[in-house]
Amino acid sequence: MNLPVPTIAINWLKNHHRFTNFIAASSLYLKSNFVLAQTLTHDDIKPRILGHWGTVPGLNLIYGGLDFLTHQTGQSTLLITGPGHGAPAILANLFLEGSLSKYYPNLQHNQAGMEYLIKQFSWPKGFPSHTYPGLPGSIHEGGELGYSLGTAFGAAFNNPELLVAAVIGDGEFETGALAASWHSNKFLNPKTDGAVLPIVHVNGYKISNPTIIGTMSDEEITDYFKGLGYQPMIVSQYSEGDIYETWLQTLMEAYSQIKHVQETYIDGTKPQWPAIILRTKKGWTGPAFNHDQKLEDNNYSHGIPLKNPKTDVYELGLLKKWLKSYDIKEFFKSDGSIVDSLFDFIPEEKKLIGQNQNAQFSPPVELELPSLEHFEVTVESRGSKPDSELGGFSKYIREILKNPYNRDKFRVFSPDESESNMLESVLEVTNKPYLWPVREWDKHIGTSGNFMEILSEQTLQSWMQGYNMTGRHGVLISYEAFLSIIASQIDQYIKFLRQSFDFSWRAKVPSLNYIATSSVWRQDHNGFTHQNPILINSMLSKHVDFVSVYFPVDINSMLVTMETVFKDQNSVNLIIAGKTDMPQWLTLTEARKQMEEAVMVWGWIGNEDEDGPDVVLSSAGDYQTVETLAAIQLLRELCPELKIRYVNISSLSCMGFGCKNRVCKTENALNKVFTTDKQVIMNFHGYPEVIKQLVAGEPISMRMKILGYVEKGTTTTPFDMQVKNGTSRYHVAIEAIIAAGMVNTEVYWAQEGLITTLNALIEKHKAYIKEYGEDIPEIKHWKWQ
Ligand SMILES: Cc1ncc(C[n+]2csc(CCOP(=O)(O)OP(=O)(O)O)c2C)c(N)n1
Repeated sequence: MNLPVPTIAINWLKNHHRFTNFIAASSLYLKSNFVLAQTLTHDDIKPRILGHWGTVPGLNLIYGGLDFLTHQTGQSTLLITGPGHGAPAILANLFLEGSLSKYYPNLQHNQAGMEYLIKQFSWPKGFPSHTYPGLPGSIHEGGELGYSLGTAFGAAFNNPELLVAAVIGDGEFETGALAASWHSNKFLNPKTDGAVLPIVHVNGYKISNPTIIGTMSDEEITDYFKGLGYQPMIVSQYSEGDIYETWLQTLMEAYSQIKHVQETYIDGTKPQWPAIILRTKKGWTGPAFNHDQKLEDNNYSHGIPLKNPKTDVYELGLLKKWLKSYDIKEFFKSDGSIVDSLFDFIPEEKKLIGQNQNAQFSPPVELELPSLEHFEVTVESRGSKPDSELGGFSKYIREILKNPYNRDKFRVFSPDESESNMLESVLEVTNKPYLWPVREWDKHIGTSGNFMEILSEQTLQSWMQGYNMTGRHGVLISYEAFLSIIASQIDQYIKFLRQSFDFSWRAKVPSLNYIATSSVWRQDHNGFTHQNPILINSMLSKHVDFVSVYFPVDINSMLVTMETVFKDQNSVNLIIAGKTDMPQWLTLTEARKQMEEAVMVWGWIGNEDEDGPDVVLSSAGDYQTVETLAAIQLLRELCPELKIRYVNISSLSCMGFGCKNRVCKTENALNKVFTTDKQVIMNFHGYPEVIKQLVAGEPISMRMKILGYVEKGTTTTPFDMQVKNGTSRYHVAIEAIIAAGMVNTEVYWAQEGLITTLNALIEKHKAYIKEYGEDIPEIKHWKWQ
């Protein structure tokens, strides 16, 4: 079907293309003589020519088309640009539509503003060469390729009025992350979610090579997309006809297909969303050759096509010819204003793509969180009522989702682990959305719901990012080891968030939350490959103050942690929480205090007198807290004269102990809990290097011994994991005895015998598990007394 497009619109798009291509091309090169009023000289060229050209003409065509679509339909349209290196195109379009001038008042919406923009691109303290939060309308950085499509779907979930156009580079198309996110169409409900329009920009080349999809025939591409469940629409500059006309026609056709899907969808059918595959020449309208080097329609136009016009006369001539071909002066009136006809199909201001309210312009809606008192586990005696933190949290989530108010603003993201991570109770009140047919015995799957499961951590992260950047809430729950698959993706999000703080017009976003469960210490059935706490290192290396890692120790502290992070904004939180049954230590009130203090002395454990302790034992992490407390109990029996203080650490941030706004930074604050002079033995959930890094250079580092996971893993008993890594109660007790021996003579004289006893217990453990295949009963059933 070829929908008629008025000639005036086709001509407008051609002019739009010429105008935006000129701005983008000259942004790479010019520091003066912007409209080429004088003869172009070497002096007009920027000293450092930086940026990317190849993708730009295609992006300009796409943006212009989307302007037309939005203008004609009044559709709320958000654009996600996969090739973030195409920023010159996005800047040119934001300039033309007036969004840039709105948020950068010194960048006027006229010829002077355009000149300022050209100069500022890739210029120190100006605009960077990639899309970033300084560009209004952008929620995606597009530097690390692969996440555009998933982010688009995330933005569309529970956003029925929205159309998200996602431009996917044909190089980006090859990434694993992008490949998996095509399946997002099986999770998008046409009635309750918005729409995503994927536009695969096949310009045939990456930096050095042809792209794979670029070498596929139309037939092969069609089969591929049909298999994925899309209705592919191929538009090609190489086909007959006017590409401008076909492009506008195709967009309108795709839009009417989207409307058709939304209006006619009935449960149980497979919605046939359109996907556009747009073939253009890479570097289209740029110089065709430099000497005998082919540039246009080749990978050599990916970055800077002409590299030496600053010094090379021939290249300067080519550049002049290239820039002059756009005839830019035609688009300005004598007073420097832009000719009216360029705005013929630019949407009205409130519909501008660069000002779509979903792109961090409106403050996020808050969740209605149930009172934690309903879920409190009463702690009559410390260490009683073994129960699962994740199980307790699951009931909390269930209540959040029982409230209809929350249902369209909160989703749980999980890589196929709802069962294994004890999250089933959430599924009593919601479903796992999935639209393709399943079998009658497949449980908890429906056409809509809040529990997103796909076995692709990158897709989940992209979904959650899109959902979050458009103001909604989420939590991604995964095996600890495999969360590090998305460590780099989380880094990119942190960078985007960090930069967004520089722009006051960017609204806050709800916190991004990760629960790492099935942790390193309890992978007894899986073993070494599943033992990896490296995400903690990665997140705590970011040098920002809004990234925190939490270590709840029981259900009440887990609840308080989750309430805190769900209320938090503009932050990234990793929560380390086991799923196996754990002793309950803290009342809800104590858990709240622990959250406030982050580093807290548990007075009910220690036996210090007015002279203070001989040694401070400390832990961060649920399983390590059990081991540390077990060590203390053992020491009480074996060496009652040893005076101990116990300190629990419930959160860490890049800035030190504690979390956002509650960081114990000063030596004084740390000395209060850790004493000024006693040895501190710390039993840490993750790699010891995390803590070493946090305390490096601080006086406390000189008296701190840090135990943690040292990459000793296998399929073995839970206690043997602790023994292997030197973090078991016996190891903690030995360290405590050695440390206390330096200040307590009684301990000093008893030290040798005690250590022999403890080493014998370690040997006994080793012999026992070898013979019986499980932990010694008194370890397995250990209880705090
Ligand atoms: C994950 C990732 N790997 C590698 C790169 C380096 N890189 C930048 S652009 C590019 C080629 C991209 O090609 P394509 O997606 O087709 O973009 P376009 O041709 O539209 O510029 C590569 C490999 C990157 N940015 N991200």
